[in-house]
Amino acid sequence: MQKPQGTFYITTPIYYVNDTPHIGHAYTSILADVLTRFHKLAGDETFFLTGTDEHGQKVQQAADKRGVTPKEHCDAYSVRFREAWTQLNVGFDKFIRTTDPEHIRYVQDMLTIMWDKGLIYEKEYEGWYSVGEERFFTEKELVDGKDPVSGRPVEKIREKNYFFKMSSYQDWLIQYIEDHPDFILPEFRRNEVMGFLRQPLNDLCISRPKSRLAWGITLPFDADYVAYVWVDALFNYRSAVAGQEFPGGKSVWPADFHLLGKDILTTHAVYWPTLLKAVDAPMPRHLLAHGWWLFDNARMSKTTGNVVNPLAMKDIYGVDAFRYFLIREMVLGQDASFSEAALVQRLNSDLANDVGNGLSRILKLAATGLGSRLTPITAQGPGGPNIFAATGDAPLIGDDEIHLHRTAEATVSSALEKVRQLKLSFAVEDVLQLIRAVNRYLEIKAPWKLAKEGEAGKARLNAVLYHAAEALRIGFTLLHPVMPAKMEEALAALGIGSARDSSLNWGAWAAEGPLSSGISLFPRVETAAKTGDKTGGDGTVSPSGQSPGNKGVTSAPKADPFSLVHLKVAQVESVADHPNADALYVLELRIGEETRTVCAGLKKHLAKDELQGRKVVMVYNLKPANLRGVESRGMILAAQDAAGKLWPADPGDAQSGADVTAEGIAPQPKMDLTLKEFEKAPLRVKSGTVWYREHQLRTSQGVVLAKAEDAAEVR
Ligand code: ME8
Repeated sequence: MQKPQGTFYITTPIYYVNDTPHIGHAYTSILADVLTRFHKLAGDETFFLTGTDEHGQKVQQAADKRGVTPKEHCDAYSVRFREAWTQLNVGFDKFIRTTDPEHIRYVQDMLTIMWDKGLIYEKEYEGWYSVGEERFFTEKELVDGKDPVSGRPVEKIREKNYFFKMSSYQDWLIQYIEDHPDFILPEFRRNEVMGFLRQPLNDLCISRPKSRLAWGITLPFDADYVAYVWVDALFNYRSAVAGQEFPGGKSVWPADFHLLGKDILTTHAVYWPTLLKAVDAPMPRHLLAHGWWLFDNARMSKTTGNVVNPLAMKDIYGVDAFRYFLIREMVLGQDASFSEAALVQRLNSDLANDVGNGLSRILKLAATGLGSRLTPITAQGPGGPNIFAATGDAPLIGDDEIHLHRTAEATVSSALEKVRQLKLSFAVEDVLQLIRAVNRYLEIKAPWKLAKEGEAGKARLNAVLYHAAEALRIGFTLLHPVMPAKMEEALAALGIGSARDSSLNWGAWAAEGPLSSGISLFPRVETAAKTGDKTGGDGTVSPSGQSPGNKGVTSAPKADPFSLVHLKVAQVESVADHPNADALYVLELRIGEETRTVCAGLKKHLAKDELQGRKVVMVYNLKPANLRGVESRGMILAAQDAAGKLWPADPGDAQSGADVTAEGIAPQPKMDLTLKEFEKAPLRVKSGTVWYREHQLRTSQGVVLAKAEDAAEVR
């Protein structure tokens, strides 16, 4: 959303063909794809470049190891990346290979320009060379005589090489970064680069003698040398689009975004701008450095052997659930942990419960009550809201409908704004909130009753389902960039031919086709296999041995019953009467950035305004339960005082979303905890605070209070 109705050119790093694609690579490519699709949604012309980095020592070594020529190796491995992206629905416009003849010629042209301008000189150089990092280090940079990056041994080498006068651009670069505060994102990465630039900048060695490394692009001014692989690689972003224009005539270069992992920030933030300056090219607009996917707290990489194969994840959980998880789980800029259990949790709660259920409820009700046909309801339209005016009945569009309509519109602007700020995980959460609001709306309206109330009931049923469907349609359209295949299916079920025809405006739905009579968009997955146990000999993770649905994955020693319980602090956002149960309230709880609907039997004990805004403690991982037609996701902890009045346990100053733990018990929360399992860890009051046996419950801010006498049960 950088330049609405404009153009958008985005790149990923080109990946080394010494590795097979793992989820780190998949993440950058999927992120680029999602951003591209959001820009398409906003009407921009887009161009998305990815590819493979095929020269240099690492690739030569990988080929040697397999006993094939470097080119044969590259041909075999490049295709793995290309095919992985196709399978993960990553819609790139061009896949560049640095062995493409056009790229080789382009790099030689750029080096000729620099040579002719006197920006490259030759020098006899002696230094410590690291094969792993493919670069020289100065004596001072070594740590314990070893390569400071990889810790591997270095060799002393003396040779003639070519150098680019990078140092002469130091002041210019500092000024440029200061003048363009959003050139390097996020901000703390810019500060890192500025810190680096406070040291004197060296000239850059841009050559390797063929006697040592022959696999590269021959220097146009000395046939005994090849170009340093990073100089070759960085120019891909321009060679791929040389002379190319968007429809309308605007040049594709400069790039709007170069996406990269934080491991390659210096090459992109220092080498690349100075090389561009040297050839008088315009600068890219933004470099966006994201964090690492960690597995068992270590960076996922071939060297550490802890890689997760994205295609195996796709095969087990489906491409869209996998894409959703990556985008939802990583806050841009920060590291994130990958685990299959977390993926399953997201799939079951966000996708199966919220997204999938919302849709299938509407379809089922429309099928039974309305023959799968919905008539759009507009304020003015025929059969509009006032057909009940004469009878004095409530109009078809009341406060709830207006509220849903407004929520949908607010979600469109907030989610798109967050995409613009690159806060994709938060944008996605906004849309999920809208979908949860639709589910709540359906619960409150209880449309299953309307189907039984004759013609007038039918008109009302139509109005309710139309509002719910229209809000969902907007939600699905917003989620389409993240889950293109599933959202296409979901929109088709609502009678919409293609996401391209679905605008973000309320009321845009013409409801032409009939609705589908039922669809299971995201079936629940019962268990997650333990990824770490599935690492094959080649360092990749094979598809889980367990097919989803198998029970009993772990064989860990018997855990304390409380360790399975996940308690969290939540804040009550709203309180409503349960439509079908006199003793229950339907509460909307905010837990950090998430909201959930929970039913609580507090109606006899507390007035709505006593609960509104209150902080409570909830059982966060309780299996969702349908309580008389309302799905309740969690349970509030409360204890009875001497007068028989129930009071929710009070977490004091803790923030909503904070964990509540029992002192001395390491949490190992179990997904979908049953009530029986929860009851195996009885909680009781002691001196006005809550305890599990001899373990006191606490948050990082303090203890949990309870208004009840000693030994009172808390549940
Ligand atoms: O560096 N978490 O290629 P590369 C998140 N050829 N992202 C990860 C990751 C992880 N654990 N591991 C890798 C190169 N990545 C050069 C780039 S560009 C002109 C040349 C992603 O195959 C991330 O985007 O080592 C990182 O920058 C990229 O893969 C590195 O891929």
